[in-house]
Amino acid sequence: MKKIITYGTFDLFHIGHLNLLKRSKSLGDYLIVGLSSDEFNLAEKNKQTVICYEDRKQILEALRCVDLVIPENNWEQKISDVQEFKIDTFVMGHDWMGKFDFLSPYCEVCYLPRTEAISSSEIKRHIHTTPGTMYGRI
Ligand code: C2G
Repeated sequence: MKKIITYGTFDLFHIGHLNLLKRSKSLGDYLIVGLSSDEFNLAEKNKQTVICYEDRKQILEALRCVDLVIPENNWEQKISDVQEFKIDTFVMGHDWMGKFDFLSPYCEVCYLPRTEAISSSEIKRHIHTTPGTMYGRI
């Protein structure tokens, strides 16, 4: 069984998140998601999550392509996660290109193309600046 892991906040879940998770799962048989805690987001990414950890976790656990959700509480846990869960491939969107190459002695490291023109921050900005209108990616 080929095991895949990826990490993220997945706040205001959108098609870019879903595409990444589906592409990640297509690389193997079992997908683990390291879901950033609310505290980790605020302290380390300077991002206040809109949707709390528990709700973000349930959304991910409901997806057919996700097999297990674990908390991401710090930047340092990835090597031990890869070893503990016997991960074959670590996946992130290419906005993180190169940032996690230190994992290559422990597993394959794969950066996938992001989905263009959508992000949680863009969605927040859109709601603030043009309330009552649809968020158009095109
Ligand atoms: N993503 C994507 N396309 C988008 C938006 C996001 O492919 N339009 C991908 C990102 O590249 C990432 C994943 O979806 O691989 C989750 O994105 P975020 O929730 O924004 O996660 P991030 O804040 O990048 O945190 O330790 C790693 C961090 O936890 C990643």
